[in-house]
Amino acid sequence: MPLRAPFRTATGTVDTRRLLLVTVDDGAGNVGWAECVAGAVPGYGAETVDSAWQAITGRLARPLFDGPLSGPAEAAPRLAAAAPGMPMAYAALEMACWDLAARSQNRSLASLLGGTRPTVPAGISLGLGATPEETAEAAAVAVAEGYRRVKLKIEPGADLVTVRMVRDRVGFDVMLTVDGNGAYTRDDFDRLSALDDLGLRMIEQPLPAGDLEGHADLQRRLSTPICLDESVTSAADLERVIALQAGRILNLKPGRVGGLAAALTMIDLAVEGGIDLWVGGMLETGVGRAHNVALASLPAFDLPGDLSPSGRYWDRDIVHPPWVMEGGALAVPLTGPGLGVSIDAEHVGNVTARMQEVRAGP
Ligand code: OSB
Ligand code: MG
Repeated sequence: MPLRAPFRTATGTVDTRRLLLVTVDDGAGNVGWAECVAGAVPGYGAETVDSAWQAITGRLARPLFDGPLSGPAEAAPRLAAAAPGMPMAYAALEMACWDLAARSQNRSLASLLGGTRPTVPAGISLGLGATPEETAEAAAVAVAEGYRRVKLKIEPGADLVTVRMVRDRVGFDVMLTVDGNGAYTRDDFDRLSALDDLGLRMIEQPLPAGDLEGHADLQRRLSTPICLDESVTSAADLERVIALQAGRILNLKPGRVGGLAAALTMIDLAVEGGIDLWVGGMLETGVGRAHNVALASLPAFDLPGDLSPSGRYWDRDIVHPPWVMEGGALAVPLTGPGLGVSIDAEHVGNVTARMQEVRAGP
């Protein structure tokens, strides 16, 4: 599906999303939906939509039929045992099981997860602009639209001047953050320290995913909190972040960490470890967005998420109703069933390139 505008980060430009939707069907009339967050090419992480397709169809889906699943929390261990190291592929299947469980109990996914908030505050993630002026203008427009937080993508050479210009434009009352998507190195610590004067709520993932020690070093020099994204793909990663003090905030994306059960575990670890939380995004359609909104309705989330409405990315989303922002927030479908949005089957049909079914039985 084409994005309304190309989205550029330090790891590349996306103008079209090649999407992988997963449905799980209990044979009794209930169907759960989810979306894989992997990109078309590696960059953000090692997984791609094609590696996820291969893993799901060739290896991961079948173990879900190895005896009854009495609840969605039982999915994750079976998936992890079937193929190592593919949290985005696991998450697509696991999150569909959560939607199925909620729908079959005729309740909302948000309430099944323990969510209580009727609305979730929305933040916008602005891609790298062609010029600092263009980014400053986009930030001002986002503030006028009501977004509760503005995040700017940065990379070496497209940072200080841009962030200063945005600050001058929107003022110090706007919650402003930056995201380096791992593009900086330990040689850039002086450059990153210069951001400390700009009142940023956080600096997200400045260094490569594997460099937790580097993040810990940098955090010791900065008063601005570091937020981790790509570095954390499992609860074990988060435990290391806490032990090393590699950051003070976590961008939690269920689609990156193996699914919603893992996300719930990580919420407990974060609360215990003094880590602030928000829900990120991966340029999802309204399906993935619905999972993210359900999770963000939990009381543990302190900060506005990357929870833009459908119109930010899509001319026509694949859900009814599309996600809309009112007063800088999205309404949580607390009554469900499941995700609380219905699938626009006609539009999904229009954009479907291939489909594969995996069935129970020999
Ligand atoms: O780093 O948070 C990120 C999009 C794709 C891949 C990585 C990231 C992002 C975003 C956009 O920042 C978040 C969204 O609005 O979906
Ligand atoms: Mg990020």
